[in-house]
Parts: sequence; structure tokens; C-alpha cells
Amino acid sequence: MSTIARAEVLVSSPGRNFVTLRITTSDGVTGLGDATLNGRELAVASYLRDHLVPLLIGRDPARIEDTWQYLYRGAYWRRGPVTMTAIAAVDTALWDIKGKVAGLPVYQLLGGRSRNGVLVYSHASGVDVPSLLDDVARFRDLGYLAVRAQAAVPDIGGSYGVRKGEVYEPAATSLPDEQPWSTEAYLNFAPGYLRAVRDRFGFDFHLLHDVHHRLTPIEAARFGKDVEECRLFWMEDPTPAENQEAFRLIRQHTTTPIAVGENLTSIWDVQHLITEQLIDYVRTTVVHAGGITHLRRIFDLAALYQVRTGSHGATDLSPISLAAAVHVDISVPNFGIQEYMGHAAETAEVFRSGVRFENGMLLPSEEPGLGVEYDDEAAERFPYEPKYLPVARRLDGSVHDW
Ligand code: CS2
Ligand code: MG
Repeated sequence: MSTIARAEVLVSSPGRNFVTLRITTSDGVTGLGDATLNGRELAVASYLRDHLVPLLIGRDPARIEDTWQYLYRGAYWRRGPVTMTAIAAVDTALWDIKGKVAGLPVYQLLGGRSRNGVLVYSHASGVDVPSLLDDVARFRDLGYLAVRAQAAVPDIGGSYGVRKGEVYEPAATSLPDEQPWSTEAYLNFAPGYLRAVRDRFGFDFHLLHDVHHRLTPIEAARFGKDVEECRLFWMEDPTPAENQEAFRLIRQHTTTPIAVGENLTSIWDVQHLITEQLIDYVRTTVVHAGGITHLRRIFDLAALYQVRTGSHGATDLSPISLAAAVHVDISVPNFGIQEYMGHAAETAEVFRSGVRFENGMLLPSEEPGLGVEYDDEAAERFPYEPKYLPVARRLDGSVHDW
């Protein structure tokens, strides 16, 4: 019987920080898992290296479900982003191995294709409305059928989601960048630029917007009503989701669809959002929600309530997570949309992925497994440097949700 012979935790920074788990079996088959948790990468690296790797050596790599249960229940301390990202990395690597051993791309192990391709959206942004409109035009010209729109809010000189370089990267400083926030300024400005996008480009493509946890429930209800004429595909994270009840108030006031879940890491964190239909899309991801095994459970629960998938796919999720997401997305019945922010050029030097973009959709690799390779030599050229996500402060100086 083949066993897990080696498990390496690889930390590198090609374009941005990534943590990767590589499992090698006694037959020499390798599997990759993304273990990146933006701003807290080394916590997951240590959880894996110091606590999980010793438990993996000698285990049967084919026993994916048993390994998941063993690592989840065996920890005693359950859930949370560090634990679930570490378990996700192990799970994803074992699915990669299983695909390679079977000689099949992972989606074939998940029931095969349910669709021809995976609809994606990317991020248009601007420091003002004209530059936002130009950026939307750029993505439309690139063939995107869905675009997220974010613009800087005048008076506070910034806002969430405005790209500075080639790709949007919020974790850019060696200590948290403290950014100003004004809910009043945002609520007065954002509906206008979303209307400007529709006025310029019409309604024959999907328009999305990320509120990014910034509003109270009643403010989110007001925002949702204000933008109903924009017919958004979704408003994302309108209010922090620890209190799942909070979404009931938003639901009572607006028909703007709601997407939540990118920073939630287990089925229990989204259970009531789904079963009480408080959301329309669930954004949990392979890398942060316990891997392919747990993510499928979340998506199957969502399907019972006509909640569709809308997985997170920012630059801080590695090409391994994106490849695994596309294998899940192309097979699940209740697929909605996949975020695809793309990665910096350096990232592709370390992670060689077979995922392809065609006509507004992503297609999985047909290689056995996930279809991603990791280049150790290239990774050596990109050493890790601590980077933090920003912190938001209201104009009175108090901390707000970033
Ligand atoms: C955002 C992310 O992609 C999104 O929807 O919410 O950019 C998020 O801010 C980062 O992934 C945090 O690391
Ligand atoms: Mg988001």
C-alpha cells in the first residue's frame, strides 16, 4: 500500500506571499495544496509543519475523508481560518494525488462536467469615475461577461478595492496601512458610480460590487435599495457575517442579491445564511473552507435552498486554490460564478497551471490531478516578507471593519 512519505511546507513570495503544502507518497506521487492566509501566512505554515505533518507520515493518501475527519475532530479546537486553511491544504493535496493515481483530472472524480466552462468575473476599479469606466471597458474588451466595479470615494481619498498596480493587492505593507473610512461619504457616492457604469455600458453583462463588510444592516438595506435599478449580480459582504441574523433585516428591504462567505471557513458559519435563504451566493473557497471535501458539503447544502456558489478568487489565493476551485465549479449543479482576479507575472514562474481563460470563462486542466506544478528553483528567488492587510479607521479615529 502506498503511504504518505513526505510533506513539505513551502513558503515563497512570487508577486505576493504564498504558503504551499506538497505531499509525496511512497510511490513518488506528489500532490499540492494551497495554505495561504493573507496577513497570517506563518500561522498556517507552523500549524502544518509543527502539528499536522507528523500526523500525516505513514497514512494512506487514498483515505481523504478519513484524514479530513481525523484532522478536524482530532484537533479538539475546531473551525477558524488557521485550522481550516491547514486542513484544506492537506485535503487539496490528497485530491491532487488521487487524480494522478487514477489518471484523471479532479473534476472527473467529482462527477464530471455539469457545464462547458466556469463563468468568471474580474475587478475593474478607478481613482475616480472616468478611470473606473475606462477599466470596465478594458475588461469588457478582454471578453469578460461579468465585472466587479469599485471606485475611490472622494473626500476620504480611497476605499476598498482600488487597484494600484497590475493586479489588486491589499496586503502591501510591512505593518497594517491605516486607511480612512466614512460610511456617509461611501453611501452618498457609490450608488452613483454603479449607475454610471450601467448608463455607459447597459445591462448585457453582469455587474458586481463588494461592500467589504463596511455597513450596518440598516445601512446595507438602504444601499441595496439605492442600487436596485443597477440590477447588480450581487452586493458582496454588505455587513460583517459573524451575526448571520443581521441579514434578515437587509432581506426585508431590498431585492439586490447578496453574496457572503469569503472569510468564513466552515459549513456552520454559513448554515443559517443558507437554510434561511438570507443570501443568494455563498463565497467560501477551497483554500479557506477545509478543502474540496468540505467545500462540496457546503455547496450541497446550498443547493437544497437554491443558493448558488460564488467562490472567492483573489490574488491571495494561489493558482493551486484557483485550479481546485475550477474543478469544483465545473462539476457542481448550483454553480453561480467564480472570482478571477488573476495573479502577478512572477506568480506564474513558480506555479505552472493548466487553467485557461476563454470567452469569459475558465476551463480546468485535463492533466491528471489539479494540473498545477510548483517550481522550487524559481521559488527560491522570491523569499517571504511579512505583509499585512490594511486597517480601516473612521474619521473620528476609531477602528472600522476593513
Ligand atoms: C476581496 C478580497 O476579492 C474580494 O472579494 O474581498 O480582495 C479580500 O479583500 C482579500 O482576499 C483579503 O485577503
Ligand atoms: Mg470580497
